[in-house]
Amino acid sequence: SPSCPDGPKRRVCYYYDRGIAGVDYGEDHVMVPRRVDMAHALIRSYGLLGDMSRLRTRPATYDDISAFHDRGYADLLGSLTPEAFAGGGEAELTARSFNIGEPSKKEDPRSVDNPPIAGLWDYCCRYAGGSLAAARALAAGRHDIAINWSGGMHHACRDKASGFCYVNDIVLAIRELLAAFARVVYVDIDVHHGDGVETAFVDSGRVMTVSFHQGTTDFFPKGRGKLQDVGVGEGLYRAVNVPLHAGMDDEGYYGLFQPIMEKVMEVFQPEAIVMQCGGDSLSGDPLGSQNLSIAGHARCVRFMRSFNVPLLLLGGGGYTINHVAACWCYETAVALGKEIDDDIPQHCYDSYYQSQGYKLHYPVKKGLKNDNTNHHVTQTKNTVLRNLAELAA
Ligand code: VJV
Ligand code: CA
Ligand code: ZN
Repeated sequence: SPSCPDGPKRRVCYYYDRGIAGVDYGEDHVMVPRRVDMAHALIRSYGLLGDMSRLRTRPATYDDISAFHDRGYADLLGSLTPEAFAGGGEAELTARSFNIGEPSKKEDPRSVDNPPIAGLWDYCCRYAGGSLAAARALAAGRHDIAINWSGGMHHACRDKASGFCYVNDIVLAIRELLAAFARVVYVDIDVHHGDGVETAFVDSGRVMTVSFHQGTTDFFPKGRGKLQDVGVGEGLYRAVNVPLHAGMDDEGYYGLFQPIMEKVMEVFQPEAIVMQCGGDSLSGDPLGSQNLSIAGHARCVRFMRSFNVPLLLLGGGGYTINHVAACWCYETAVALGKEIDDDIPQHCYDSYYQSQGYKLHYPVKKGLKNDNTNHHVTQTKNTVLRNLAELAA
């Protein structure tokens, strides 16, 4: 069979729904769905689309979404319009009770995390539909790697919105995978803790969740993802949390990621992997304070790919849109086992990359203070590995 330098060639399928590009969280909101269209345009300009299958995605249905989400919450998502919300009354109160438009009246209305956006239901069905279709392609054994950069909305809860996330496409996709695979590993390199996914499977013996995140005081989601949070019941030691201080660099990050994920794969023996590739762990992100390069971020993807286990790659956060688009394009190439040129080809969005000299790999912050001491990193690694050893025993 055909091969690439690192093992057999992988059959990759890629999901992109154009209906997502125009979604608007609000004028100054940090979440910009257009970044996925930018990633897509970049992927096309590098000629990578021809190397992947692209299947039509049907948007997720009410039944798909309510398989995990509370029906009352799904009903609200399906009926809420910006007009109804602005009109006050019942619609506004109900929305706020589900954390849309936020519960507090004191907050500046222009800076809510989860605004009542136009086309909300359609947006949720499209990004969730992509992750579900991707999971089904892996479950059917038709592909080795499936990609949906518009997914990865890891904060959404069963009955409320949280952290820019309304529907938890990751939970839906993992549930789909569990129909075909005995055990699934979820790994989350977004700078925020993957709380919605961890909570959904915290007592499951079939899903192991692993999140690397910024764990500094008050960082969102506050109080979640502590080193000591290890799962409960059947899920004991099947939740893994790796909190980091600000300024983590490529070397320090991979020094934790590689041994921890190696051990996770060894003790849990998953039949599928879901990886949330949030780009807010990259250097220079306005929300996160880590110092990863695109190469350092992608090295984690390459490592998970090397296990030759069905792999679902999802997006997530990432608030410097040119950096995120470059990152997800590079990681698409990694999935394909291809090396792509650092020079960004001419295409419709190329002016966005002027600040990085039209190069894919922009430089990390030189001399940024790394608050993760060697001692702290070693302690964290040893604690996690000790917990994982409990599963091997
Ligand atoms: O920290 C919070 C919660 C508050 C209340 C709401 N205000 C707006 C901010 C403070 C306590 N929320 C975080 C949510 C982060 C979600 C990350 C999502 C992901 O990357 O993990 C996956 C997609 C937060 N941090 C920064 C902001 N919100 C933020 C929101 C804005 C904003 C600036 C910063 C919303 C609107 C506008 N500016 C105009
Ligand atoms: Ca994370
Ligand atoms: Zn994030």
